Amino acid sequence: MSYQILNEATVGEYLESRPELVRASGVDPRRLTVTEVSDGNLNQVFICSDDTGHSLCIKQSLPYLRVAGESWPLKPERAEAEARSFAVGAELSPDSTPGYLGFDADNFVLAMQDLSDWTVWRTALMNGDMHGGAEVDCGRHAARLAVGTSLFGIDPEVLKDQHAASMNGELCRITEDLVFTEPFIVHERNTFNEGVAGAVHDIRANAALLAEVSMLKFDFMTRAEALIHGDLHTGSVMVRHDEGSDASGHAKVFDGEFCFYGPVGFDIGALFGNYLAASERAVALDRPEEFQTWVRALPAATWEAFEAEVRLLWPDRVDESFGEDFLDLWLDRVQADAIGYGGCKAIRRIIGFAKVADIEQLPEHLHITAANNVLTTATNWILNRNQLRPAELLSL
Ligand code: SR1
Ligand code: MG
Repeated sequence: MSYQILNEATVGEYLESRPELVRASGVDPRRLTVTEVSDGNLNQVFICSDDTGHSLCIKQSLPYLRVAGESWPLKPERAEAEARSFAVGAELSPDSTPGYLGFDADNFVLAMQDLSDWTVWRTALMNGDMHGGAEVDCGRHAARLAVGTSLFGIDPEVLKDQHAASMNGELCRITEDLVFTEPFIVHERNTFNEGVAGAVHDIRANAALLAEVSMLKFDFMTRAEALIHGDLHTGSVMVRHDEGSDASGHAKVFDGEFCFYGPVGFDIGALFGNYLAASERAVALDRPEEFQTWVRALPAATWEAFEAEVRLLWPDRVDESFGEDFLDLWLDRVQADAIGYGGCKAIRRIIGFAKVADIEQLPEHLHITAANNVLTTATNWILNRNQLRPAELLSL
């Protein structure tokens, strides 16, 4: 596959060949400053701004994993999945989706709103910065996608076509390997501090836990409920304070290249797992009590927003044979899934490839305690996911 791989020097010329993007964003490609801001593991990202205040963001997938280089090839077609995620987000949850400006399928380039005045949520959480309301936006966003892309929102024949057109096997395989398989075995991609080796050993020796993880993996690979984000960690969310407030805020969900038809609880679980990392960091650094209390309440707040939005949309479902009692059962199952997936996602971030800065960037003595706490809590979540409630997940 040959296509033009962009760099800071060539993005301006590229934009001149995309007049519709120039029109939509208002940028003048001849007066452009282009800055590469690639931050995630997979792709390259450029912010393009001119001297009149117009800007846009360009994201291109490379034929390999950006952080690993050509030794880890990846199909650039993953950008098609992200384009799908953008289109669905723009339709079903526009206020929580960055403005989407379009997709160039020949060069695997997505164009979107420049969110330079927003902050990656992980960074904000790491800094002890509260954005009360972001967790609600995320839960509501997940609910809108869950209802709008599933049997609840789409005719079943149309749904089957959409499901078939949304296969994303290569990126699903990454999650299957990195989240559900490698942390639980000896694998060359795993790394962890000697101070957590005992907990890692206990996890790998816990037959009941391994069986539950396999069940969650099996469901991830087979239970195609809705078009889920597939990688909804706090690095896939941008936040901004509300005007005049330094504690409340809003969120936009981005980076949907892992999207596929999967279990709805996986996205909520990804947030839960990352809230756990944020909470352990806050404890380790002895952040103010107000911040710690807010972080501990994040799982319940996200869940409540998710459930409330599903119930709000429920009366308009396309198949009324799914009744109120079914909804209660389905929500119970999604909640238990979310808690289990949250545990798996948290464990992978301590043991496996692609860690989280919340825990990684703690001084070593604090890192060891926090990482052990994450592993203990995550194990409990997986084993007891049918009994636990979101409000109990991060309670002291
Ligand atoms: C091989 S890619 C590593 C991780 O980066 C993404 O954000 C996903 O979480 C993936 O597992
Ligand atoms: Mg990502």
